[in-house]
Amino acid sequence: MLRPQDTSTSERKSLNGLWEFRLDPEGEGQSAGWFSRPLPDSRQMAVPASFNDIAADATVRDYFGDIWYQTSVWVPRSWQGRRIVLHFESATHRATVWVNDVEVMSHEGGYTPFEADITNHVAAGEQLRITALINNTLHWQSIPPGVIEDTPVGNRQRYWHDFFNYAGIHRNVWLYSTDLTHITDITITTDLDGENGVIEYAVEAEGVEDVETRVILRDAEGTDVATRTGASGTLRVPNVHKWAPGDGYLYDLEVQLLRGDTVVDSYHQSVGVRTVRVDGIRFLINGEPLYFTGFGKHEDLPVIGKGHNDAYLLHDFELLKWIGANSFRTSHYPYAEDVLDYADRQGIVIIDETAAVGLNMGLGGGIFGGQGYQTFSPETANDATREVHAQAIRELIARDKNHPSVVLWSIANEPESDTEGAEKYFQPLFDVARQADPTRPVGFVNVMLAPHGKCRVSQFGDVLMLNRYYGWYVNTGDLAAAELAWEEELKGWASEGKPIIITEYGADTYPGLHSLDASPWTEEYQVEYLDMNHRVFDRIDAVVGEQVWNFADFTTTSGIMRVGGNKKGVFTRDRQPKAAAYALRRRWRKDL
Ligand code: GCB
Repeated sequence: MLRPQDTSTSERKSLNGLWEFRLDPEGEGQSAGWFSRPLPDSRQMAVPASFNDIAADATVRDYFGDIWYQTSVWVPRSWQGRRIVLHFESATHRATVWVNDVEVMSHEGGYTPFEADITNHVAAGEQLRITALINNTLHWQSIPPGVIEDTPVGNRQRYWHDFFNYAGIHRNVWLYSTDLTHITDITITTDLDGENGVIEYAVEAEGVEDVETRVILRDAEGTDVATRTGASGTLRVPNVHKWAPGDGYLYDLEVQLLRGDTVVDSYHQSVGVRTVRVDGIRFLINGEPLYFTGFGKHEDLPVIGKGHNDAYLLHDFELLKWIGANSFRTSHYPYAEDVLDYADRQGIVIIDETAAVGLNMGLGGGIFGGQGYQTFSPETANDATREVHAQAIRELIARDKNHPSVVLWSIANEPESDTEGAEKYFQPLFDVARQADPTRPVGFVNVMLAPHGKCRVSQFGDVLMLNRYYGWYVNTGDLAAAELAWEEELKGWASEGKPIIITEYGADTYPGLHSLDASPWTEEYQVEYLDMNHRVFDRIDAVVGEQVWNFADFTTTSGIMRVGGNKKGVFTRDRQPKAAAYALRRRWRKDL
């Protein structure tokens, strides 16, 4: 599926803005046919945004169940005889959509796009009513998982990941039109042959009997550098300007479907020419070893929750540059496509993660200890869960495969990984990822509960990604003991002969809290904690990256381990630096 574009042959209309909105705790809307008329007793809601923090009402914030959104849009008269498509960049965690009275699509998974060809249900010049029934409940067959518990005061949604279950329509919604003959997918892979770039392309299209495919590659100045006909083929670029960390150079591949001399459909696909390879304990981009610096991030903002916001996108990337980060992980779900596009352009390296987080009954919301369930069992995470998880991997890769910034797939964060059930659950999922993308390494993020020697899933990964909190959750406040224990474990992992990226290490830090003895929660402790970690990393050759947890403070469910959310941010939620930001900048910015 391609992201809708405005080109010389296609047109898109944004449906962002204020929609009608209503919670449906009784689940009555569908049988009452709320999609077939103006939504009864509605209020207004912003799109894109999470709905949770917009109303000044705790019952809205904590709501789970059915949620209705409705808007209307005019189909331009000029779209007569053209293909018309309704496209959601995401809806969290699932949606069913009607156009007027007709149900046109359903989608499971809160962070990947979905669309329906609605040509047969609409007429040009007509006003459409668009209704989306969103549902934000998490259960054992959703990714991420959760459970509804029956308590004396009513049902409660429980889940085991450490961030608030924001929901709603978080990203753009588009109505767009193309010719009936149109491109449906483009796949790009790139290679280097000395100083020359090699670009393989494959175009999929519909209604193509009497059309020819042509591709034109242009450099960043707009000069044609290669052209070719055919639905798939190879382009060679002499003296290529490579895409590299810190140098987000992009070519533009214009794909055209031609009927005679007429371009009936066209799409602009940006292309960064680079290679990614794991070689022993090195992670190579264009044959050069990369040392990852950066963060695990979140999509998490005041008021709009997980809604995408362009101003914060730019500001966050400015801060990444300021601090000297060359990378981040899309912890713990696929981020908005605008983020990936911008990372491509900025030369920021991405570890791209699915929403499989919280598949571990050994911990929940920052708390270690049994959560009262068995992770993998016929009643809990089971074969059906794995199929949903597999689909989430396929959709992530289908969406992000052409981004040069994406160099590594993470198929899960901190799942249970030290049991036979885990091994059986995960082995086929690595195959799913490799089948969907044979060009990039694949891994998963290992948790402290499955240390070296105990983990049964790491064997399947090309890279080891480790989250460790020595000096925080264990050896709290005792950095000397933490340093010893951490190095000991890391030496074990290093013996595996794979590159190791430390995908999380961090200490909760209350901004403005200080102490001379650097005690936990103070800004001084965060600095000393990071210093200790860096000493350990610098002694282990196989460590090829450090991503601090977290870029910024973020919202979680409430609990005794959280003070107004997770405070491990190096920046506060409103992006002010803690002392650690300056310390990291001194370590990461080689140019200062
Ligand atoms: C982790 C999780 C992350 C949490 C973090 C913490 O290991 O991957 O989602 O927020 O620990 O702060 O406890």
